[in-house]
Amino acid sequence: MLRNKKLVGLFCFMIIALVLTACGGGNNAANNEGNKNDTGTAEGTPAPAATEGPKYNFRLAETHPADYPTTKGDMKFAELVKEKSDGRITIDVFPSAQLGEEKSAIEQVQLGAIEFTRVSSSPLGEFNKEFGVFSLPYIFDNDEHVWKFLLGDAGMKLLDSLESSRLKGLGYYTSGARSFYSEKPLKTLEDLKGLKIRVQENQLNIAMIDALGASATPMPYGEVYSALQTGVIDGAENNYPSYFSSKHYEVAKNYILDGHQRVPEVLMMSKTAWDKLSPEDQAIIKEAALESITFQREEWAKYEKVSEEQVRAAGATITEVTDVTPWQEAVKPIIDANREQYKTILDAIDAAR
Ligand code: BDP
Repeated sequence: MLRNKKLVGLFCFMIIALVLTACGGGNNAANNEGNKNDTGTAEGTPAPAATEGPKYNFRLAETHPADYPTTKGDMKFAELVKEKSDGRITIDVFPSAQLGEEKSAIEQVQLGAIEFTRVSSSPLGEFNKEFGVFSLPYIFDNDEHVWKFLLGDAGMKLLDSLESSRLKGLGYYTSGARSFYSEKPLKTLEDLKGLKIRVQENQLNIAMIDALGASATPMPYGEVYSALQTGVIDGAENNYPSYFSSKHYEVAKNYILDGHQRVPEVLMMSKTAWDKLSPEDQAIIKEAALESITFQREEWAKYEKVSEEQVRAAGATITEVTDVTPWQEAVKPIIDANREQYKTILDAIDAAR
């Protein structure tokens, strides 16, 4: 009897969950070109009776708010896909982690429950070891170096390697350089000692923070503001746009520009959903993704400037690091310990210098 009741309960729960998933669709999606079409389903299964080909309505999970450069890149991508497919393929962009934080979004995309996501390479490195390379500190000199690598053969091969993780890599977006911030004064490397620093969820970040004499607390991005506010952590690290847009500068006013990592953003699709597309539709998606990169990089450049101006105007104390050598020396053991594993990619990164 009790068992039957449990089963009925479970059944009702599944029905409610299914209804909620189906209805959840378009309501909260960012107002982009890819609005829901009438015939496609939220899961992106082909709708019948389209004259020139099947219709699809897909979802894209994004952690940042609608005005952030990655979200704008996503929307540009959706707009281009819609245009190139004569309106047959629409993509609703869900900003602000509405579909879950990055780790969960990656899992859902692997399962095919969400078709697209844009995430940082750092959490992606826990799903595909190769992507861990971007969490190694100070491996790039500047943005130009990053892009020379990303758009070269090795960068594109790396993107393709996602297929082994049930993901289809479509393109990279830019994310500048990450630096540390804290409510406590941060003027030198010494000031980091003993601080509890939030890092992105990737094992290499923990090793990096240890090597710098601080202690690492991995946690999802969306939890960082309150963790800083309540003192669960002393600091975190990110680029200017995230430092600004997340309002972390309000609760961690000292920003030291050591630029330890340049972690590219990745736009990707569920391999399951990709495999169901015709070669023509796959080409549309791939082309649109590559075309959206230029737009995203332009938006990034503008937003990075505005973010810097805004956090300075809000009274943040910004410290430039004139000599990054002691920082690089402190983390060298991490590079040494991982050089063998990442040899091919690190060689390609060096060659792109
Ligand atoms: C930002 C990335 C975002 C990450 C976030 C983080 O754009 O994808 O979630 O950092 O620190 O720069 O988790």
